[in-house]
Order: sequence, then C-alpha cells, then structure tokens
Amino acid sequence: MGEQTTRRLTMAQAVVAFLRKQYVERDGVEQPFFAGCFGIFGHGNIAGIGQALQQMPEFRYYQARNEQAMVHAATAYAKTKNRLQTLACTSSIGPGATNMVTGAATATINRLPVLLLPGDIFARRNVAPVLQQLEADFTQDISVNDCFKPVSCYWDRVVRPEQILTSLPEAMRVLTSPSQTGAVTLALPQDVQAEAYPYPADFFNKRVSRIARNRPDRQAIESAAEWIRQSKRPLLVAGGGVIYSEAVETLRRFVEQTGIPVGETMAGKGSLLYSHPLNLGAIGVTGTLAANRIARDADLVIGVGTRYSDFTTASKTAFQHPDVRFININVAEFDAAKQHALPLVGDARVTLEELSQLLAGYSVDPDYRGAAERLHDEWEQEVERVYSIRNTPLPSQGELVGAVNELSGDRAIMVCAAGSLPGDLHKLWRARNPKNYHLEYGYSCMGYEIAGGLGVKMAAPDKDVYVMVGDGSYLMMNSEIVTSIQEGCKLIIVLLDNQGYKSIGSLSRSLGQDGFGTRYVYPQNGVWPTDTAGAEAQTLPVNLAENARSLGAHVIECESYEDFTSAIEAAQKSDRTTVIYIQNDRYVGVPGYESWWDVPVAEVSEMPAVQAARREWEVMRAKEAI
Ligand SMILES: Cc1ncc(C[n+]2csc(CCOP(=O)(O)OP(=O)(O)O)c2C)c(N)n1
Ligand SMILES: [Mg+2]
Repeated sequence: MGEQTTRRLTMAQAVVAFLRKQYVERDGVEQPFFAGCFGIFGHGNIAGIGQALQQMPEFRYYQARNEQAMVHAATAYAKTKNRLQTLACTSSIGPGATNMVTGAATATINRLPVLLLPGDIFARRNVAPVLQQLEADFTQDISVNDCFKPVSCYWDRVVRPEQILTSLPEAMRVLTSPSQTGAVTLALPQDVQAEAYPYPADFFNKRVSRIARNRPDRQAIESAAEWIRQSKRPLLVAGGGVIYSEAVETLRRFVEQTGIPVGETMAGKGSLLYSHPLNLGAIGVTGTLAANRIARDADLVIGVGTRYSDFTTASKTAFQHPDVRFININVAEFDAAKQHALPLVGDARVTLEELSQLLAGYSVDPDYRGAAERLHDEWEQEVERVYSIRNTPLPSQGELVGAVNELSGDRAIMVCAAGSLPGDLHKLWRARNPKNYHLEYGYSCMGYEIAGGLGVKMAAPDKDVYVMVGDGSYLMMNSEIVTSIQEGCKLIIVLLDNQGYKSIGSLSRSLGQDGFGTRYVYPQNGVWPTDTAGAEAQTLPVNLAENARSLGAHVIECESYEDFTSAIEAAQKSDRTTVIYIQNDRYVGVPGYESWWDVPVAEVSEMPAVQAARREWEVMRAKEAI
C-alpha cells in the first residue's frame, strides 16, 4: 500500500473543509448541501469553528442575534429548498448551546434538516469545571449538550479529532435521508476543536449524496389500487411530503384522472392550486367546511406525506365513516403505518405515478365528484365573505389576511408559526404556488416567524417574503430584524397587535376560563384581569412600532383597513425590512367548521363554566377513534 496523503488540520478546520464539499443530487440536479454556517461565538467555539470559518471564507459565515433564531432560520431555509439544502449552526458551550435545543426540536418535529455544532466542555477534563459547565457528582461523561438527544435524529460527541472521520459521514446520511432527517447534533469539545490531526486528504474530496426516489412494495401498491377502486367516497390528504418530493404536478394529474378530492394539512397547503375545483382546502381542526364534511363521510383516506398530527385528524374525530380505511404513501415507514393503514413506503412522486397507471380507466362516481366541487365553490364564497368583513373600530384578522393574500401576488412567500394566525391562514390563505404558504406548525414555535422569514429570504432572494406575526410572538423573538438589515434580506413583517394572546384567549374562553393570563394588562390588586374586566383592565405602555424602528426596520403604522392596504403597497417599494404595524380585534374570529381539538378540561372544578365545558368535552371525547 502506498503512503496516504494527509492534511494536518484542526478538528474544526476539518469539519468546515468537509462540509463545504458536500453535495446532493436529485433528478439529475446537483447542488451544494450547505449554504454556509450561522454562528454566535463564545469561548466554546471562537478558536475552533470560529477560526476555521475565518480561514475558509468560501464557506460563508452568517452572524445571528440568538441561537434559537439561527436554528429557525436554517430550518426555514431547508424547508424553502425542499430539504435539498440547509445551513450549519455553531454555538458556544452552555447557554449558547441550550438556546439551540428549541430550534432542534422545531427542525426534528417538522422533519427538516439542520446541522448543529454546539461547543462542549473540555474532553481532557483537567481544568473542569470550566465556565458554564454543568457538573454532576455521579459521572464526568455528561454536559448540557446531552439535552439535544431527544430532539436530534443523530447525536454524537466528538472527543477525539479522528472521530469526525466516521461522525460526519453518518451526519450526512441522516441529514440527506428523506425518511430520517431532522436536527443532527455534533457536540464539539472546545479543546478538541483546536487540536490538529493528520486527516486523509481524500476525506475532503467532493462527495455527492444521491437522494433516491424509493418505490413501495409492488404487492402493496396493487392492493392500494384495488382498495381505491372499491371505495365510494375516497379522500386524499396532502401533507408536506407532497411538496418536499416535488410531487405537485403528479398530484394534480392523479386528482384530475381519478376525481379524488384533496384536503391539505398545514405543511401540505399549496400541494394543489387553491382554485382547483377538487381542492377542498385545509383539513382538520383548522380546516374548511368542504374538507371536513368530505372527511367525515370518507370510506377511504389516502394520506400522502402526512404525519397525521391531531390538527389533521381533529384529534381522531375527523373520519367518522364506520368502515373507513387508510392508505398511506410516505418515505418513512413510521408515518406510513399510522392509522392502521395499508403502508406504501416510498417517495410521493413515483408512488403516485405508479398508482395512476394501476388506476387507468378508474374515476370516482360523478355525483361524488360534483358534490366535492360544489363544496369547493361554497368554500370560495366563504373566504370571500371573511375577506370582505370591514370590522370597526379595529379590523378583523380575517380581512387583514385577505389584504395580504391579494396584494402579495403570485411570487410571494408568507411565513407564520404560532398564535391565532395559523388557523385563520390555513382556512383562508389562497395558495397560488407550492411554496406560497410557509407554516411552521409541527412545533408551532412562537418566535419562529421573523427568524424563519430571514431563512426563507436567504433561500429565495428573488421572492417577496411576508412574515405574519402576532404581538406575543414578536415580543418573544424579534431580534433577527437586525440580521435581516445586516444581510440585506428584505422582509415585509405584518405585526398584528391585539395586546396579548387572541388564540389562547379564545381557547381559554372555550374551556370556561375567561381568558385568564392571556391579556397584556396590569394585574389589579394582585389579581389577573380576565376578559370580563374588558376595558377596565389597564393596558401596558409598550410601543412595538418604536421597538421595530429601533432595530433598524422601516415602520409603517396603520389604523384602518385602507391604511393597511396602502402600507402593503408602500412596503413593497421599500428597499429594506419593513414592519407594518396594526392593531386588530381580540374577539372577532374566523369560525371553526365542524371540527374539534382535544384539550382536556378539568374533571372537577369550582367554576361552573369549567364544569359546563367539561360536559361538552366528554361528548366529543367519545367520538375519538382509538
Ligand atoms: C414558544 C411558545 N410558547 C408558548 C406557546 C403557546 N402559545 C400558542 S399561541 C400563543 C399566543 C400567541 O400570541 P400572539 O403571537 O400575540 O398571537 P395571537 O394569539 O394574539 O394571534 C401561545 C402563548 C407556543 N406556541 N410557543
Ligand atoms: Mg396577540
């Protein structure tokens, strides 16, 4: 054997040198997998990964304000790129690292790839406890980075420099796996990051990971075709997998060929153009009357790329047909098996193509198709009705959603995550392209909105990015406005101020709890004013518009619907991040459409309203499937 050439690099330099040579290929299109690295430096990474990034500027470094936010930005980037590209995130040890835990959970739950590189305590231990070290008296083999384990799809601590030779390829396998992807965490002890090692030179050669389009078992797909032919009232539930697999065109052809109507999950909205006659729109807790009616009586549900969260199944009450059966098309065996389904473990696009061939000549009963199309049309009128409300003195959220939808155009991407907006948007947003509707609703993480918007804009610089955010989420994390200014990533941030939690306030009232703890008001004599206190409660002296201005954003303050529409037009012309500030009504909501969400009510209480809510809850609980 000849002498192997080596490169003597620090472990951190080797990590960066490896990452910049990683590519992915799907359908013949090749691209680098990492667009660079977000980072906030401290003693746990400055001399390691920090020095490596400085030495290799071709692997672009992005500064952030908050570690959680940078993980959200990387996650949103990956979502926008259909999981074919992401960013790495480097943090210091201790609080910098644990700030990323919420971001990791958000990425993993949404099945989106991000690579996290938290610094870790000294592997050599002699100087322990180092600043920010969690000590344990029962082991030395623990640090705060162990908190990443349950929220990561792959986790490793690299205590010797040569370990990356096996850790990094594993990290890439998981990150690029459509079925296993999520947050990958490599904890990098501060001393090891700076240690040199003679790495084999070919470790840094270009590597291309091919993203396969796996096909399901032939017998299973033949049974599925048989089940579909036997069904009378089939419904397709389109999840995020349709979009990630770029199966949108195939889905449209499948639907037109078979006449099977479609309900869309939060991640799947945009799978079909909103105006398609067989698009019933949102399904589940935040669903439309059209989708929820068809779901209730469906005898066959074909789930494509969905995790079946409780929001999709209306807490297992959505599908009430006594003999309902499920066929699930999913890259992940885990998801394909849900709902006791006939599992088609495979890529959405090729599976739908194969299924279409097996269904040649088949189409649903024309009466059923006609009924679905009528429900679609009626829903369009309902959206029109809500868009046309002109509530006074404060506008309703529904009409503001309508204004953003209609003025933002076909090339926009709207970003949102938590509060009452996701439900309203799921029902009302008219998705004009598959990436038009970007909702983080796996974790519904307050604070994702602006940070996520930044990641979206970085991934799609030619698109107009509209971030829709409530005052609660805004207060939780608005820091990446600064990064958007720094990087020239223009966002249009629509900030809806209803002085607290409209969403949880309404949930609270439905549970008989009168909005307790959901308004931003002063306590009165040590007691929390609820909704009954109305305007008696004293509001707080907070000025969110000034706050946004102080972070460098251009801010437009509005009062009326008319101000709001002109503000959107003005914001489109602005060359930097613009915040449109408007107050909206806490109580005027978009109704629910024959759906339910299981939030258990206190079984015993001293409050009559809670006792009444409990009785209603018991009726619905009885309707849940196992
Ligand atoms: C990090 C985090 N904490 C708590 C929650 C629970 N939660 C869901 S919505 C919400 C209130 C959101 O308030 P705001 O952003 O003002 O939106 P609004 O409900 O007023 O529309 C809370 C506290 C959450 N989703 N995420
Ligand atoms: Mg609010």
